[in-house]
Amino acid sequence: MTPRCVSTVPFPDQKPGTSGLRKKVPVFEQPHYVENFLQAIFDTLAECQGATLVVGGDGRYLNREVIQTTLRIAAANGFGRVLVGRGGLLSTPAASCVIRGQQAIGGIVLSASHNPGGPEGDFGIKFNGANGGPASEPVTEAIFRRTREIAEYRISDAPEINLDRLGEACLGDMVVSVIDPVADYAALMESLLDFDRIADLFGSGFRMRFDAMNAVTGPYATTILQDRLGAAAGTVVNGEPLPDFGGHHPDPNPVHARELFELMGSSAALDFGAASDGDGDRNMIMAPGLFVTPSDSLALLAAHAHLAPGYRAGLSGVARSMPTSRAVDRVAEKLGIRAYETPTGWKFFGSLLDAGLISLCGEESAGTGSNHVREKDGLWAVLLWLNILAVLRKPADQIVREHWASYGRDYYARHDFEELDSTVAQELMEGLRSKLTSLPGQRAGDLTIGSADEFAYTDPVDQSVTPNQGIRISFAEGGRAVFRLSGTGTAGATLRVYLEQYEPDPTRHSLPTHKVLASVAAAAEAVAEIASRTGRLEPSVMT
Ligand code: VG1
Ligand code: CO
Repeated sequence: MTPRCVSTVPFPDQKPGTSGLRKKVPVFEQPHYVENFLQAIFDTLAECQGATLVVGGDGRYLNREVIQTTLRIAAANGFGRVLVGRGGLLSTPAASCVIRGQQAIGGIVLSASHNPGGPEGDFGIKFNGANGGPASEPVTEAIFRRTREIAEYRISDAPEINLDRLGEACLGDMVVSVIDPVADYAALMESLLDFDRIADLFGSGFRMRFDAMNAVTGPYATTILQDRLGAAAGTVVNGEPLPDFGGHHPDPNPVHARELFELMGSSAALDFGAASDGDGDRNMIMAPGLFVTPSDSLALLAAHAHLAPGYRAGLSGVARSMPTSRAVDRVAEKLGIRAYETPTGWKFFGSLLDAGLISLCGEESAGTGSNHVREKDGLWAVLLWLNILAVLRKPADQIVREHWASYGRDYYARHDFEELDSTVAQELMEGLRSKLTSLPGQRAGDLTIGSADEFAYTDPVDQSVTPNQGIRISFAEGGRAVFRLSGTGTAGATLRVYLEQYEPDPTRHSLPTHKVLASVAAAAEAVAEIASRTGRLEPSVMT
């Protein structure tokens, strides 16, 4: 079982995006593709010798194979111990929790998140550092540089490790511990949230549905909601992780979690509905008759977090990604704490969390989290909602409406134009960029442009600068449109157009979102010339 050095040549396309390296499965199946990338990660670590590594994934097609490869490469690189979730499963937030709890040097998380799985679907490899969070920009840059020059990788010829049996095995000098993927995470949740009160809520007849979308959260949600908190059997649906997610996109939004969305909008609506994505870091929240936008959910959780034991002392600050609505900023103002604005992607929250500047953060794309781990955490958000509902004992939709009445409502939508020709998409962004300075004062549709710029971020902790993080256009009438290209897609380019309109008047809080946003959407089209440039008259997905 001596380690071998294998000669290899670089692949040009191993640049990590918003969240790790994400490609179609056949790309990952090329000989040496996975090995090169893993070796590049390990090469950028200060010291692998004797270190502890955490490995797990969302159970999608290729998960088990890549875990075995990771173990063999880790052994050859001198790691002392690897913790793997049983069945090769670890949700992204659970991986973060284990990395932190076990003082690991980092973790390899195998997932393409909300992207579809299966032999023709997507696969992904993410690296998280010792704080449990996604590798920062400088680290992913270093990994990419290494992939461009790699000439060999080290691998040990060890037999397969049985991933289905809890316990320890040896792979050369390295110990492999197959751990219960749920246990540490469930204990962390119990330490933060009032499990007794949530159990009382379920005991009182409160009914909810959690759609795990045949992705990784099934075992977590079943253990915590049904077994620990006493939610009725059948509360968790699609609870079995499947390699192809049952053929669906495991993306918790009104389009891909349609069944839950329709149930909660019907007369048979339960008290609460929730869903999570492929790797368990996103959440969708449904109140009876009401889809709670992730931006609103973040604001609401910030306003009520003190009702949960883990946040009783209050929040140090909050943060949101730039395209997320400003609803949470108003809550922060009322609480007298700071609200930070970061680029899209969880990696940017890490330094703020580590420095204690914020305790809660979120993104419009259904990610919400806190300082308990360094990833967004879908089930945690659902449990915090339940904790709040258990204390307030009011219907979820009423809590949302009361929130709007005190803070105003941010009507919000995101329009995605998927699989565009990459050059066309780049040109569209370039076109916008080139006219930014001349836009203020101009009319766009029925609106007047107030300001226009491209978001650049300076990290307040380490002062690192990240430019080109999305173009934002604010209208004098109060609306805003943001344009950026996705960094997680695997085919062509995806243009994301984020639309919002603030409405302080409570008599105007029950209007259809698309109606309120119609003029902002028309103005966005007028400025960006989406139809004429791309030939698309409608977005591929509206959420
Ligand atoms: C998308 C979302 C972003 C999120 C990222 C990873 O990125 O917009 O908010 O952090 O996915 O989420 P992009 O670059 O495609 O817009 V997950 O749950 O897919 O790891
Ligand atoms: Co995800």
